[in-house]
Amino acid sequence: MGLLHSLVAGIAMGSPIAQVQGDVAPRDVTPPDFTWWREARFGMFIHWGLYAEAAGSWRGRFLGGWTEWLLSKGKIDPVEYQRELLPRFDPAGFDADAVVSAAKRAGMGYIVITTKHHEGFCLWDSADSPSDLAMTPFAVRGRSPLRELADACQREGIRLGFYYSLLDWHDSDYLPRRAWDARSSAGVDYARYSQRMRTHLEELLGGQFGNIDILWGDGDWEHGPQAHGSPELLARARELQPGLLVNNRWSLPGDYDTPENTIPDAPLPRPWETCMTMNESWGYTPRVETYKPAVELVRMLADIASKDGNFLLNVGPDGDGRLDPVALERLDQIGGWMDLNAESIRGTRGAGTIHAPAVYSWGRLTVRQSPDGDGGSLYLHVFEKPESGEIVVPGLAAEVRGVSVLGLAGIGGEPIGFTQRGSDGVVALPAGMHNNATSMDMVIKVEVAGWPPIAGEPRPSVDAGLFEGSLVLGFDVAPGSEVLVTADGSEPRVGGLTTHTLGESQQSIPLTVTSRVRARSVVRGVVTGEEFADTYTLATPWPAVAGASPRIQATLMEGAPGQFSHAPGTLACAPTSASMPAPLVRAIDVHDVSLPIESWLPEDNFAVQFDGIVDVPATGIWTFWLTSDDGSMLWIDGKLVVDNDGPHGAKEVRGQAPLAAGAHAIRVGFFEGGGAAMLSLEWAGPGSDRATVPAAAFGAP
Ligand code: JFZ
Repeated sequence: MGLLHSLVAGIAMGSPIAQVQGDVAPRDVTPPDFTWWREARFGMFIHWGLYAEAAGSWRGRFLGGWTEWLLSKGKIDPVEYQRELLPRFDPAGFDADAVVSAAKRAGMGYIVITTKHHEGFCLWDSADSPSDLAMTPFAVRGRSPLRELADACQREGIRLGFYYSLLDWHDSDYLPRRAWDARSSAGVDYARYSQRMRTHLEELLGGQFGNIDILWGDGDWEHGPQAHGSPELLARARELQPGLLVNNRWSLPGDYDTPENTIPDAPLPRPWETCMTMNESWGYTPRVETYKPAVELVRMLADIASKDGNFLLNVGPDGDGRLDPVALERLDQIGGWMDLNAESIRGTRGAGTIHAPAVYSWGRLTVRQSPDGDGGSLYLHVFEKPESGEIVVPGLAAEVRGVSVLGLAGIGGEPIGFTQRGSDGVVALPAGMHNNATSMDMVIKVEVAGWPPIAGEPRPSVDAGLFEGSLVLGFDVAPGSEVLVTADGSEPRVGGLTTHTLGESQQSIPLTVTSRVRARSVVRGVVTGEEFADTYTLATPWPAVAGASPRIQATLMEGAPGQFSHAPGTLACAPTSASMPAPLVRAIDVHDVSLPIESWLPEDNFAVQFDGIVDVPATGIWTFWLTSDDGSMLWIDGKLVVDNDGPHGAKEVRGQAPLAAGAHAIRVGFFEGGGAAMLSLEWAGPGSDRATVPAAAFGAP
C-alpha cells in the first residue's frame, strides 16, 4: 500500500474484504530484468521510413502534422504511395556511427528504431513482404540501415530495440482496409497477415542483427490479441531474444507501459517509459520551428526520472538519412547538461521508491542508494529557485554527510549552506548561484548516512486487509525518525495515550481484533509526511462446501455493439431493447478462468460467465488478483470478492477472502466491449505464492 495504490472501500453484498485497485497488468511471463534499462533511463527513438523522403508533402502539398501518417492524412492510395516512394528511398547520407554518437553525446543508453511503421515498408530485406528494403535503390547499393545501426550500437555499447507496427495500411492481407482503399478484401485471410508478422519477427530477432533488447510494438488498436496472434508472437520473440523487454502495445500488457507525448503526474505501478517527439512529428518534418527548447527537454528527463520512468526522445532522419541540425543541436545541449549531471539521472531511482514525493515547488527529486545499502545520495533538481533562496526537503531524517552542486563543486569556494530545521532539511543557495531564467536544471547532491533518508508516509510490513487470529504489524522506520501508530482509529500523537512509538526500542504492535490503524512519521520530534490510515479486519474462514467436487464451466454471450458495459452476474450486464436483442448464449469449453484462445471467440461485444467449484489448498486468508480488459467481477461462495467491472483497459484489482481448505463456489463475470480483450485470475494464500489459479484447482487432470 502506499503512493502507488489507492484503497477502494469494501464492496457491499456482504463482502468482508477491502479491494486495492492498481493499473498493474498481469504477468504473462516471469518479469524480465529491467536493471540495464533503469540504469540507462534515457533513450533515442528513431522514426524512419519511406515517409521521411516525402517529408510531409504529397503531390506538392505539405500536409504537416505527424509526417509518418502522410498516407492517412492525405488519404493516399496505398499502392500509389508505395509506387511513388519505394524508388526514391536511397538515403546515401545515412551514417549509423554519426547517429549512435549523437545519442551517446546526449547521454542516451539505448536506441529504438522503426523497422516497419503503419505505411508497411520493411526497413530490411524480408522473405515475405510486399514492401521492403530490397525494392529500393538503397539495397542495390548493398546498404542495410538495420545492419549498419546494429553494428554501430555494438561498437559503442548502446542497446538496440526494434519498433514494429501491427497495423499495416498497405499489406493486402491486413484488414480493415482504409476507407479510401478501393482494393477488394474478398478472400483476404487475416491469419496470413499474422503469419507474415511472425516471419518478420523471426527475421528481426533471429540473429542477423545481433542482440535485440527491446521489442516496441505499436498499432495494435484495430484487433484483439487473438487475431494478432500476440501471445504466440511474443512467446516466440522471447525465445529468440532471451531477456527481451516487450512494451504494452501488442494488445497484451507486456512488460512495461508507454505513455506517449505525456508525463504521468505520479509514478506508474509498472516499469514505464514516456516516448516524446522533439518537435511536432515522429517522422522527419521540415518544420524545425516546432522543436522543444533544450531546457524543456532536460526538465522532462529529470521529471520522468524522479517518477522512476524512462525517457525515449525521438528523432526523425530525413530522406537522405541525416538528422537535421536542430535535432543535433538539441542532443548536444542535453549532452552538455548531462556532462555535469548524468549521475543524477543514470542509475538513479524515483523518489517514490523511498516513499518520498517526486515533485516539489522548486523541482524534482531522484535518489541513489549506495551499493553497501547504508546511505546514498539525494539529487535535488532545482528548476525554479524560491524567493527565499531555500530548497526545503520535508522529512529529511538521515544524517547529512555533504552537500554540493553537481559539476560546480568548487563554485566560487562558497559553501552550500545546509541546516536541519525541525523535520525539514534546508539547502540555502548563495544569491547568485541560480538564475530561474537561464538555469536548465541545477542539481544539488545531498549525501546521507542511513537509508531510506526521508521519513514520509509510513509503510506497513503487512498490507491492510484480512487477518486470522492475530497479526504482528510493523512499519519501515527511516533512520533518524520514529513512527507513531494507533490501532483504535485515534490520531497518532507524540505522547498520545494510545499512541505507540516505533523506532529503536519497539518495531511492531500486535493486532487481535479488527483495527483502524493510523501512523505518522516523526523527525526530531516533529510530525512529518503523509498519514498512513487503513483497516485490518479479523476474519473467520468461510467453510468449505461439503461433498462438492472441483469443476468449471462457462457461458458465452454474444451481443450487439455496445450491448455489454458490465460483467455478467450483475443485473446491468446486457440490456436489451428493440435495437439490442437478447445476446446469443451458448456453453463453451474451459479448463480455468481465462479466455480460450479459439478462432470462434468473438473479438468484441461479448461476455463470458464462469461458474464452478475451486479447490482451496489451505485454510487462511486468500488474496485474488483479477485482471481484465474490459470489466470483470469475482464471487466466492456467493460473496463479491473483486469488483473490476466497467469498460477499461488492462486493469488489475485485488481482493481477499478468508477460506477454509476445500471446495468453494466460484463465479467470474467478464465482458469485452471493444479493442483489446484479456482476462486473468491469480491467487496467493498460505503456502502458495502469487500465481494463476491453475486448471488443477478446477479439477483438470
Ligand atoms: C503511434 C503511431 O501511430 C505514431 O505514428 C508513432 O509511431 C507513435 C510512437 O505511436 O501513435 C499512437 C499510438 C497510440 C495512441 C496514440 C498515438 N493511443 O493509444 O492513444
